[in-house]
Amino acid sequence: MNKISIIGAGMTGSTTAHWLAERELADLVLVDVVEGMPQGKGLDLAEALPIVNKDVEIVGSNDYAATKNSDIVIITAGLPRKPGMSRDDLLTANAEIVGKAATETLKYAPDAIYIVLTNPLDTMAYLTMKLNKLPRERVIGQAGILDSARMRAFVAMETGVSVENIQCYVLGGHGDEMVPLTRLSNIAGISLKDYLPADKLEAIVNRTRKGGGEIVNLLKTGSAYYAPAAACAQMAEAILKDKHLIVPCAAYMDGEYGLKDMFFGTQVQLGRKGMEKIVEYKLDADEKALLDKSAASVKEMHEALKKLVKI
Ligand code: TXD
Repeated sequence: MNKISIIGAGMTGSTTAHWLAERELADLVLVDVVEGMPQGKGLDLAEALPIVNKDVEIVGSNDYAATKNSDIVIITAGLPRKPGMSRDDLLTANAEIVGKAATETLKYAPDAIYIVLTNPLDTMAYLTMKLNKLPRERVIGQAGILDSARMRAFVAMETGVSVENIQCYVLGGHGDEMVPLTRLSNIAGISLKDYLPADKLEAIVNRTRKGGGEIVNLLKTGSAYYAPAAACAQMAEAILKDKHLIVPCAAYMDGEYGLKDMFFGTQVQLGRKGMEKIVEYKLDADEKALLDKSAASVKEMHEALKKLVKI
């Protein structure tokens, strides 16, 4: 059986375990610093498995040794946003938490592929790769599947068409300057630009960009977790089943779109090696300008990280 360790057993971590257990894909380990909590959630999930007829092992622990020989490590540990905060406000606190999670897990799971969820997402993925000195194939950030799913959901709400017919692609950094690609996003092959009136499409783009904040403002005590966790589970499945699935994720850029030495949201192909390749679009000048703007703000956050941590 494959093994997936989830670091941080809070809202996204435990919900990821839930989605993964339903897929019967791997044995699961939940690690958290809070005493008893990961053990309790692990046991509760394990006790649900007879009801849904799935056979995987699920355990919780406060000790990183439990992650031994994991195939995948998913890092969700860290603070979430509260109303009024941007994702970038989390940098200092989360750099320390993610840094520890990354280096501790590598000791026990030297071959693991890392999926990073903690915000500020692109910069935490960069930190994980740099601190652990991993090849870029082995570190992927989750953001694009979620942002694209939000856009797909909003298009479905607007049009009444099945989400299965709706493909949306959101690239760029996981911040308010993310880039929903309206020309390439489509309903059954018809570009959203042709399917929807300009004002409706613009409203969907704006709502997508602020989709995370919309939920933070409603929940008041934390951020979204069902959809982010479902996205992590899809990534883990694509990797373990070697699906060669093309999905938007944050990946280390090495010249793609003219960007270097940074994590950024792009289409990637996921398989057993992790991030197998970056799939580049031919963008028009307007789309490229939006990506460059988003890249500039991610770069700024990477520079702020480098002032905090030696990498
Ligand atoms: O799309 C995305 N990338 C995101 C990212 C979508 C949703 C949430 N996103 C970010 O994930 C969010 O901004 C946060 O930075 C993380 C975790 O969010 P979550 O909603 O799961 O936060 P919780 O419920 O507070 O859980 C975090 C857990 C909590 O149980 C802490 O005790 C634990 O992290 N924690 C640790 N675990 C292990 N090791 C250490 N050092 C540690 N420190 C805190």
